[in-house]
Amino acid sequence: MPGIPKILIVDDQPANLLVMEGLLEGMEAQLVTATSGEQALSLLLEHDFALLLLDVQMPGMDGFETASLLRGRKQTRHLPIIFVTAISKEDKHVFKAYEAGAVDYLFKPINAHILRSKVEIFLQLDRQQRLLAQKSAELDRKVRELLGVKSQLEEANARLNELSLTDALTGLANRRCFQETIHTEWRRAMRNRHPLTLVLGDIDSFKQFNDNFGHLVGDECLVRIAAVIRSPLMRPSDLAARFGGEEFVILLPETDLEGGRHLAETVRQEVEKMSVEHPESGTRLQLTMSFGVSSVVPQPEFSEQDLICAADKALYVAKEGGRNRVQV
Ligand code: GH3
Ligand code: MG
Ligand code: MG
Ligand code: MG
Repeated sequence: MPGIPKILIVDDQPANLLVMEGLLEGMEAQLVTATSGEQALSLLLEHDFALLLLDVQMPGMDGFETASLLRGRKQTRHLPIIFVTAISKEDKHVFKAYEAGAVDYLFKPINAHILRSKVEIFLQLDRQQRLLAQKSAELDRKVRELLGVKSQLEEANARLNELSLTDALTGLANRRCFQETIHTEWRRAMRNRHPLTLVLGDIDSFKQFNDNFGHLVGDECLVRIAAVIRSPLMRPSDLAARFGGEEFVILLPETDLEGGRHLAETVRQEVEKMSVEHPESGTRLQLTMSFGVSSVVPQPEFSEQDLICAADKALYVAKEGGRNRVQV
C-alpha cells in the first residue's frame, strides 16, 4: 500500500499486539507486527516505517538492544521509536530508554487517547516528510530541466553569433565580421608598430558572366572563388571575408605590402586556372579577378577606413589597367 504510512509494533506477547492493534484501529496507517527484536530488524530492512512501537522486555534481543542497533544503521537511524513497557516508571529506566534512542516512552496499561495522540504526531511528521521529499524531487527535476534549457539557449546563442558573422553563400566571414576584425587589428598593429595589409579583390566582368551563364552558376563561382581565397592563408590571424556582391577582402596582420602582393598574385593565378562550363551549351569560360593591395603601419592620424580606401583606389587602377592584375 504505497502512500499509507506503516507502523511497526513489536511485542513478544501476541495478546499485547492484538491490544495495540485494537487501540490503533481506524488510524490512517498500515499496522505491521513482530514478536521479537530480530524479526523487527529484518522487517525494517525490507520496508520503510513511519514509527516503531517497541516493547522493552523480550526474550533474545530486548527493546534497548534493538533500538541501539537501529540507531547504528544509516537506513534506520532516523526512525522514531516509542518504547511501550510495563517495567517501571522510574526515571532511570525512562532515561535509559531515551539513551537507547527513544523519542517517547509509554507505560502499560496503555491509555488509548494518549497513544493515538502521540502516534498521530508521528504520522503527521511522516506525511510532511513525504511531501517535502516529493517537492524536493520536483525541484530537482525542474532544475535539471532549466539547466537543459540553459545549455540549449547557450548553444543557440553561440550558433546565432557565428551566423551573424558568416556570409551565408560562401561561408567566409561577412562584412560585419571584417569591420569588427579590422578595427581590432588596426589598434593592435598601432600598439605593436607592425604593418597591416589589405587585399581587395573583385571579379572581372561578372555582370556579363551572370548574363551569359545565369545567376546560379555565378553563385557557384563565388563559392569556388571563396575556397581559392581561403586556401593560401597561413596564420590564424589572417581573415578572408566577402566584402560585397563579387568583392572579397583579405586582412593580413603583421604582413607587409610585398607579402600582400604575393598573396594576391597567388589567388589571381588560381582563379585564372578555374574554368567554368555552361550548364546547357557546354562552352567553357575563364573567370579572372583584379586586386588592389594597401599596407600601412597604423598611425593615430589615420584610420582603418584610409587603409580600405587605399586598397579600393589600387583596385580601380587595376581595373583601368586592363583587369586580371594586382595593383599595389
Ligand atoms: P568589373 O570588371 O568592372 O568589376 O565588372 P563587373 O561586371 O564585375 O562589375 P559590376 O559592378 O558592374 O557588376 C557586379 C556584378 O556582380 C553584378 C551582379 O550581377 C554580380 N553579383 C553581385 N553579387 C552577386 C551574387 O551574390 N551572385 C551572383 N551570381 N552575382 C552577383
Ligand atoms: Mg514483553
Ligand atoms: Mg564590384
Ligand atoms: Mg566586378
